[in-house]
Amino acid sequence: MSVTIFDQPDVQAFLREISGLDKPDGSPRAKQIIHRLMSDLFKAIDELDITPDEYWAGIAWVNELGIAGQAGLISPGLGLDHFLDLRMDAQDAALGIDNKTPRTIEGPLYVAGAPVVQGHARLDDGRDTDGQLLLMHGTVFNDAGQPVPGAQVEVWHCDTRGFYSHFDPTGVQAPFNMRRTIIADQQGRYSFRSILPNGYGVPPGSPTEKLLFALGRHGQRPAHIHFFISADGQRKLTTQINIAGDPLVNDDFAHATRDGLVPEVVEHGDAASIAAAGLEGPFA
Ligand code: MBD
Ligand code: FE
Repeated sequence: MSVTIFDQPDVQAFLREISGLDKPDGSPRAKQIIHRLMSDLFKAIDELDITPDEYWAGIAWVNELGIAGQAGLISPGLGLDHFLDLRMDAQDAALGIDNKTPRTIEGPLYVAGAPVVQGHARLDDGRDTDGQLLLMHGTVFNDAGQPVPGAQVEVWHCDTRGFYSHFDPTGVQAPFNMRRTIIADQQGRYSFRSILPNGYGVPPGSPTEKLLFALGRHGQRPAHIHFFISADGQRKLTTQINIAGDPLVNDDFAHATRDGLVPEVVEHGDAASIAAAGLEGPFA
């Protein structure tokens, strides 16, 4: 038999009590947020008639998630990271800001402190020999469309097995493999060589995967490369590109693919083709 008690005055008073709403100490903002979240949770338990067994299964899962350090992994899987992006986009639009390169989520696998390189960098250490050579170049522009000399381009991606350095379960990658901070030249240009990454999958058997499977979903991402773009006096851009042609390019468990972030990939058969495209020089 299902009962609902949410609207009873004693339950409402209880919610105020657990949130410290009537206590002088603590943070007003923390109280406001917790009061709202706990109210929504109590209401959901009531309306969905969530059983104690279901509730305790949820608690066990939260503990497992924490032990695995995967709060930052299920967050994009449940769309929260993308939702924050959509809200920032809407704020920008309301301010009349037109972002030429869309933002998209950071994800949980950035590591600060990558080697700093001027102009052109090699990202990979050459040990992942399954990877196809990847050459990328670009220019950082400000809001007014002018190049930004000395802009900082932080770039990171995974290897052909979908593993990121610092998070590699096989432990074979050196620190900062496939992670660099590139300082753009006087014309705002940067370039790098690396290998084409493959897609990423959440760890098999992990609490993140278990929840996604319970929802009938998968935990895979298409091949992608992450960027932070920053410069003095400029707002930082967090974004990614996807590798065109990946079958999952529009089926990303982390919901990060966006229009404008799937650049054309040009395949070069040989060195002569690379040279003809003007990609020699720093890439040699
Ligand atoms: C990733 O590589 C990633 O970019 C995101 C957003 C989530 C999990 C793994
Ligand atoms: Fe990633």
